[in-house]
Parts: sequence; structure tokens; C-alpha cells
Amino acid sequence: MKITQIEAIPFAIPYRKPLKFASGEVHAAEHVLVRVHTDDGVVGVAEAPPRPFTYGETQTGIIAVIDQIFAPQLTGLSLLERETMHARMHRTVGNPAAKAAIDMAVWDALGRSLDVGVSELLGGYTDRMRVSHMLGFDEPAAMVAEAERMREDYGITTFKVKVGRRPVSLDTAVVRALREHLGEDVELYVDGNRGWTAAESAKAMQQMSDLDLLFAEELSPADDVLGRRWLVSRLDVPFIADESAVTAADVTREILGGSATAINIKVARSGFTLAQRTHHLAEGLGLEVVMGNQIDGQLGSMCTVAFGAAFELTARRAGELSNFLDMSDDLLTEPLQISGGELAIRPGTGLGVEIDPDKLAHYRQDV
Ligand code: MUC
Ligand code: MG
Repeated sequence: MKITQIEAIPFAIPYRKPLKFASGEVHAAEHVLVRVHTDDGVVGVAEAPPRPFTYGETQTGIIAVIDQIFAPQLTGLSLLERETMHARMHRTVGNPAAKAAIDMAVWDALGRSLDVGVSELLGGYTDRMRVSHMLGFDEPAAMVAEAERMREDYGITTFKVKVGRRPVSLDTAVVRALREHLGEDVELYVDGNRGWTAAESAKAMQQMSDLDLLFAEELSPADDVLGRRWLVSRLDVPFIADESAVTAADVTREILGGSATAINIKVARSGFTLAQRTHHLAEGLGLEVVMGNQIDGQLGSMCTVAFGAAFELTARRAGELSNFLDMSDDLLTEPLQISGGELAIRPGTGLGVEIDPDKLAHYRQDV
């Protein structure tokens, strides 16, 4: 079970329709496939989505940090030495998606080596999660039509609505239209990606106070410390820290400082090893948790559901697991299927997914 090689392979798969939100937009999944090889011939896989507007990473930077720093630090370690791997990678600041993809590929390789599923290895609470679909910026009618299609085709009844545009009425009109067209039974929450000031956020939440929102996420920047505390203290829904709470230390700081009351766990930026830490912290603090999406492909979405299904707290709320549906293609041999509003983990060992060699050959950018 010793690591012999770590590969970082760039690939690009276009989106059928770009996803737009307050901090950026994504037109193609220009991700990095990470493969961890062991001396037993086992190969674990995961994907790193670069999000320069959130964490500062780029596709080229992820490959460079893996090839130049992390691969030499980890080669020769056993798959069981995950805390040692974490400590070594932790010497390099930042680079959350690069570290996370290595960590998850290691867990996949471990599951395959032990002949057990990663989700069972992590906790094994259930085998599926309800799905929440993220709606990017568009006209109200188009966003309503997308939500209706998601409900009709996949049974999805939870929607995270991207907000943070100016004037705030652009977004509050969308949320109102969604509630009016979809009815009382759908769950709606909003994510501002730091696009509004605290005052604009308060005004928007006031305009939407009759719309029965489940959560508000990262509406204004956490660095506006007093404004954010003021905003969170006057809301009557949980306020989710997403990009402001990447590590367990960030979660502690944001929650104890009154800048958030719930958290988003994204394995794309924490891997499974650090996500365990934030999960346990959230449980101890009694926080709501949503399993978030970093605009992941199918491999990344499988990683999210594998972790989310492993614990009662993370499986309680719908997880953001569906944005791969907007991609024109993917790398897996068997596409993920959402039905009845749920996504299930895959039976089998590791993450239970395989990379299609022909698809990888077609979409990889390094040959
Ligand atoms: C989200 O929840 O904010 C947008 C940027 C990113 O890194 O993740 C997405 C979704
Ligand atoms: Mg968010």
C-alpha cells in the first residue's frame, strides 16, 4: 500500500451553459485529474477544480504544486499514513483543491486496496443523499424554467439560488418567481458569494422575508467583520459560511465571532481528511451543515456524496450534487444518475467509479 506515483493531468470539458455567480463564472470544467498509484498496482482517483476567484488556484498552479512539492513529499508513504501526508502538505500554505484531490485519491486507493467503499470507511451512515441544485444568474423566467426541469426530470426539490447582483431587486425578483411558480413544497436558499454589502444583504433578506428561505450563504464578505456580525445577528435563518470557512480554524473563527451560524463542507477544498475535522467540529458546536459544490464534475460529485452519506449530520440536508448535469460530457465509464431527487453512492470498492480511458484521452490537455 505504498505510494509510488502521483499524476496530475489537466483536462477540459465544456459546459453546455455557463454557470454565473457574484464572484465569477465557469464556461468549461478545466480541472485536474489526480491519480495516486501504489506498489500493489492500485490507482486512486479524484479531481481538483481550480477556482481562482475563490481560493487563488489555477489549473497550471495545481499541477505545478503537485508535481514539484506534494508528489515528492508523499511518494513512499503508506496509504495508511494519511495524517503524515496531511502534516507534510500542510507545510505549504494555500492550495486547498490540490491538497484535497490528493487526499481523496489516497482514500479511493485505500478503499480499493482494502476492498471496501470509501463512504463506509468514512462512516457508513447511509447510501444516498437528497440533491440540491444550484441555479446560476439568469433572467427570472429562465431560472424558473431550469428549476422546473430539474424537478420534472430528476425529482429535485431543493434549490440554491445565486444572488449578489445590483440592484438587489434583480435577485429578489428571481427568488419570488421561484417560490410563486414552484409552490410551498420546494426548499429555497440563497448564496451571495460576497457580492453584496451587509446593508444590501439586509435589505434583500427583508424583501424576501415572506419567501420561507431555508438558509442564507456568504451574502457579504466575512472580512467586513462588524458588518457581517451585524447582518448575521438580525437574520432569522441560519447563515452559512462557505468560502470564509475552509479549515476547522476558519470555522471556529467565523462561528465564535458571530459571522456565521452554519457551515458548508466542500470536499473539493478540504479532501476527506480535513472534512472529517470540520464535520466533527460542527457536530460538537451543534451547527447545520450543507454539503457544498465547487462546480464539480461527476468524480467530484461522487466524492461529495461519499462523504455526505457517511455521517448523519451531513446527510440530513440536501447536498449540492447536480451541477455536472450542465457539462457536455464527463470522464466516468458509467455516468452518475440522479433520480427521485437523490444521488446514491456506488457499490464497489473505493469511490466505486472508473475513468473511461477514451474520454480521458479525448479531453486531456497535456498530450
Ligand atoms: C458556491 O457555493 O459558492 C461558486 C464558486 C465556488 O468556489 O463554488 C461555487 C458554489
Ligand atoms: Mg457558496
